[in-house]
Amino acid sequence: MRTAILELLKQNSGQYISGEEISQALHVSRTAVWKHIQALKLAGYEIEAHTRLGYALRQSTDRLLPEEIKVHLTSVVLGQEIHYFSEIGSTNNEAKKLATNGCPEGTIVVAEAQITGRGRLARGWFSPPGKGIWLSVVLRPPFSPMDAAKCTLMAAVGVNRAINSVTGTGCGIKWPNDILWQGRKVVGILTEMSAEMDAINYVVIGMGINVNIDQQDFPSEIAATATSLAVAAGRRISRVKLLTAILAELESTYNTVKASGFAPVLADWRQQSITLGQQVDVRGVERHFTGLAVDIDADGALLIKTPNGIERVLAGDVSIRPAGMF
Ligand code: BT5
Repeated sequence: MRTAILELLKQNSGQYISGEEISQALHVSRTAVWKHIQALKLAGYEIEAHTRLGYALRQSTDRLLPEEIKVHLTSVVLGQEIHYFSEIGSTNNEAKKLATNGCPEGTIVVAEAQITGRGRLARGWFSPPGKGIWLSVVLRPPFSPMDAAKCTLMAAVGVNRAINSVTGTGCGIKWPNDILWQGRKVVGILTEMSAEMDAINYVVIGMGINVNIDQQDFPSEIAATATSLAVAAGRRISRVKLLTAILAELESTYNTVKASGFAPVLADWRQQSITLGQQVDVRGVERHFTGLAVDIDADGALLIKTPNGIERVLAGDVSIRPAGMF
């Protein structure tokens, strides 16, 4: 109901609409309308109330509130159930809890800020309030657990496509889980899974997207390697529009995989990759080597040409060597 009232106010683009008109259009009492308007105000919307004229929306909130997300949502599975937090430890932890308790596929967890946002291998993820999209999506894919690693590549393709269509910044994917703009990280993806031997219970895809962070606000440890989409685009980006675009693109890539397997998505990944064709440094758990990134294989592993032949990398950190280092 709150979403429907918000939509009516938005359609009226700043003009007054009476409580009576809203109550008739949505078949609710005027008291209920009043209560929802109070709740919207508390959530940060600036709504002017006039005894004779009714209500007018002056300013939408920039928060990622479920009401706000639902107005722009075009995906039909992802984002149908939204868990919103102004602050949380980690959206991935919350999503895993919900998934274990049987939440429907497509459930999302989104927070304005994370206190203990996580990267891979227990690394931290800087997640300041109101400036990014800290988001986790629960999927229940009918794939084999062997295919789960490719969910990261699938997510990267969807997110990168959404980012480029909303911001026009020309970002690219660095294997396996980063989206970069001019060599700096704007997105990190953390995929976590619960599975039996032959079936996946759930996959949680966690996405950290630096949207409106000013360059000087990054902590010193990552100031030289991270940036935000606002810095890249030279303007502030609507987080709600970007988030709903990401859900739509991710849903579409996921549907492609379910209908036709991973091959088409891996082909898209190759096109959006900034890793292929580059000299790279690979740091795995046990090994460290350099070589030319030539392709990914059907499992999503990165293939590196080295003097000893082709090395296959399924997990690890890959950094692209600046030109001129060889
Ligand atoms: C990642 O790990 O890139 C995955 C990050 C996933 C974060 C999301 S946010 C929503 C969801 N909930 C969570 O708790 N996590 C997910 P990795 O490749 O290991 O990179 C981590 C490294 O990136 C850190 O060690 C820093 O060097 C750097 N880093 C940390 N915060 C950053 C930021 N906001 N932007 C760019 N780089 C960052």
